[in-house]
Amino acid sequence: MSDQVTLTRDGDIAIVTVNNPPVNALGVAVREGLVAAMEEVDSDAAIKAAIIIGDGRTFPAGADIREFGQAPQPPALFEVCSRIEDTTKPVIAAIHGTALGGGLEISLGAHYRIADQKGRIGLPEVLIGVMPGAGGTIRLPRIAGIAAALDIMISGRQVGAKEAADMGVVDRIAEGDLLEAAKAFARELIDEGKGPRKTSERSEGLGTPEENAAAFETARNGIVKKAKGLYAPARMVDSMEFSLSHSLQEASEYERDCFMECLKTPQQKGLVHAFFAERASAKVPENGRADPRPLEKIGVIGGGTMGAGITVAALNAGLRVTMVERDAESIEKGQQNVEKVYDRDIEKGRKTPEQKAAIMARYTPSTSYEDLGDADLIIEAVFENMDVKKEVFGILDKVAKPGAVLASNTSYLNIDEIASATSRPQDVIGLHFFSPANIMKLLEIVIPSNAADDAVATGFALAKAMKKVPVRAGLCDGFIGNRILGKYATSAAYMVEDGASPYQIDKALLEFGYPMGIHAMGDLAGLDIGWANRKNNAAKRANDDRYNGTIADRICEKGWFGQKTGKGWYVYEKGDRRGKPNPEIETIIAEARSSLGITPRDFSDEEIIRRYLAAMINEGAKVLEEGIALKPSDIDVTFLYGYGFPRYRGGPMKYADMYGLENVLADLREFEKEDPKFWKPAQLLVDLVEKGETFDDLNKRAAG
Ligand code: 3H9
Repeated sequence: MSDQVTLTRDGDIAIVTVNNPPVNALGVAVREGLVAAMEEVDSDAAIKAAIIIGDGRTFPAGADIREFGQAPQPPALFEVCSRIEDTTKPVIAAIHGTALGGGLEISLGAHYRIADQKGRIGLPEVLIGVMPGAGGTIRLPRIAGIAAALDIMISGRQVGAKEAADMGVVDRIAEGDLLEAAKAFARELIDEGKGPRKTSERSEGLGTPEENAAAFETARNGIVKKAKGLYAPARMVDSMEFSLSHSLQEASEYERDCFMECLKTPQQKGLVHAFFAERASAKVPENGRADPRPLEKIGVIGGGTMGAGITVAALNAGLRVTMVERDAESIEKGQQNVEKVYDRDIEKGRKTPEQKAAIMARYTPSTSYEDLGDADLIIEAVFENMDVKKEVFGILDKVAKPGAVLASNTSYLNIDEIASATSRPQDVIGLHFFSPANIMKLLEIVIPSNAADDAVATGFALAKAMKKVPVRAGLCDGFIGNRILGKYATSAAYMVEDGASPYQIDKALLEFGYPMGIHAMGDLAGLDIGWANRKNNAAKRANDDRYNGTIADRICEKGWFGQKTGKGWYVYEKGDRRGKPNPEIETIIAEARSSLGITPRDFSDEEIIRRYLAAMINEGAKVLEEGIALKPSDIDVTFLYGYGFPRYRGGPMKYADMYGLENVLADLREFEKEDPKFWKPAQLLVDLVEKGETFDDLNKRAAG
């Protein structure tokens, strides 16, 4: 056996326990241990049946992702699954937690499966750019059916015990203790003389050849929509189809080849990076130095879109929320904004009216700041204006209890200055939510100069309770996300002035993998936001800065603010949220170019992407250089979760590593010739290229 797999006995039943915390990943020692355990089960005549179970929080949750890209070490996972299947005595997989990927494949190697009520199964390989490589495409369809197996693999979704039982994947659901129920199952099998039942030899899930062919056809068509741009799903379908007409050995070799092809793709590297980056983002020094303060009651100031979204996120996290607005009419509106979300949930069948009522029982509307006296954390989501925010924080200083964390949802403003309106700057942090705040997973936690570690840790605890992905950001104009957005949006504005069409830029971005282009995004968010920012910042702009708003200002001057006014870069007919290019934009652009004395030139899609990404990566490097982000992967997480950066590209900094930092620098040097100020390469980038290092080296250093 190995340290990570033990075999104990209860009479004639062998209990094989996997113990490789935290998720019992199937690293080499676990694989060796499972094979050794099956040898013992076979060779010991006193053993009549075996149970495979995970210690701690879960049945194995998959192959050890950290082994990807390293030289493969035997035994391969497929061989382990087959060794389990070949065992001459019945083997039961007892599933709790999440039997995912290779974990589910191990359980499919077993002859029977029992799960506890909260147990879940799934093949989430697609989410990290690979596909099942240990028999999943071969064994699952034989019991679950082709359509269900394809759905599970292509979506990567987790399936609860009940649904898994309905599909025929799980034979039983344990009512009480899982191990006891598994033992009782084993006893029954022994008493009834039921031997091994090989999944690879079953076929009850399969339909007629015509039905199967139709399921493959549907899946292939669906991939285009559901898994746009991903490489792995098509290979899963190929592998499953192949397995129907080939021997287990041939099918496993084919599956292995498809898996290895996925493993070689940049998509796999991007997606695995995203997986670990997301988990690394909550590892910040403050969390190591301090525990969070108690968090039970939240105050939210403002009942507009943002305030209501934050309120819903907090209510959904099980917190009590008091929302404060300035008068009866506004608080009424605020409450409606909150209720609207739950009413839509009821309409869609996601919640019952009783569930809504139970949630709303934790909500208190108020027009008095005094009602925030017992709140543990108060989030201000009022108008983005320094004087207004300072006034609010001055009041909070008077009404909040000692030790309450006071948070601003500002997207740009200096939180040190906001904190100066209080006598307790150690309690003030920034919590920058993204709209709609009940849906968007990103939460920038902004650390002003005097914030106490436990106030920051409380921000992270709130993110965890709300199931958000937190990113630690230092103080600067726009923090991590909006500051970098400012640069690449400017690069796009310059390209339009210089000759690119906004629609060509959007198309190039869609092809790169964005869900929408930057101009369509501007229309969605409201073009008036950028317009107001440009006006506010007019005084700060240096004389030699090339202005980026010549065209956008002209659009706003016409009262076209995007979707909400029915017109912006695109025209939106009633009820249409997609929009068609606005024919009048061409004239506006032509006039602007002529007023600027620009002779337009052509841009290729490739150049558009090079400029857009170079602007993004270069500012990302500056953000790192200044310590605004602690590590490159935090920038990646920000853009994956807040700005639609395609996940399979890993985030801008991971993309930069894969594109080659020397190539990013070469692009910047080329663009620098036309505008030395805007395109000046970040010193950090220059240094990394000189040393032959990557952003990932900085991630590794940050992880210690
Ligand atoms: C596969 O199986 C391929 C096979 O078909 C074929 C092979 C030939 N490996 O997420 P958490 C770490 S592909 C290594 O915070 P939760 C994770 O990084 C695999 N490490 O907990 C974190 O580390 P740290 C298919 C892993 O409770 C810690 O465990 N399986 C792995 O919120 C806790 O994780 C998957 O893709 C792993 N497989 O969620 C499942 N999984 O503490 C991926 C986790 O240092 N995993 N870690 O930050 C998950 O979806 C979630 O981790 C899970 C638990 C739902 C299991």
